[in-house]
Amino acid sequence: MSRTINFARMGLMIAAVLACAAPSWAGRWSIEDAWIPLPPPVSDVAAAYLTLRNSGDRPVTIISVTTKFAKHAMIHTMRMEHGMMKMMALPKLVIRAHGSVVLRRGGKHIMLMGPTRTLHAGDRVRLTLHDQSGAAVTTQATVRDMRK
Ligand SMILES: [Cu+2]
Repeated sequence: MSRTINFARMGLMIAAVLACAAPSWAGRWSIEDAWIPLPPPVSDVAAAYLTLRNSGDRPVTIISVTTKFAKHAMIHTMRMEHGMMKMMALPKLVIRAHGSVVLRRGGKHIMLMGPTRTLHAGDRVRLTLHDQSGAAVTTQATVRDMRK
């Protein structure tokens, strides 16, 4: 492998580390690693996943999600019902003191209904999460094509 390629690779790695190392903050809690799997072109919904981290001494209760990308955004969870996985809305999501909550595939997620534009791999979607005290954190979710 040539030295030029090594340097190029190193640059990419540093860029990736910097991108990951910049969480969005609202004092006590933050959002990390927000992403959206690229939905099929005809889909009228998309899911977003992320990690919520609470660095404070008290629990934080997330009560809503807002975004210009979709007509409606809400927090969903998955539950087994009569042998079938079903989605249901979560009116609130509590992050324990010094704890974290991971929204991931097959579990809790942010449901984005009625997208206002077509997504492409690499796009960034602004999502704002609001807690019960009125504080909000905005993050940029990166669209990833999972078929590749
Ligand atoms: Cu859902």
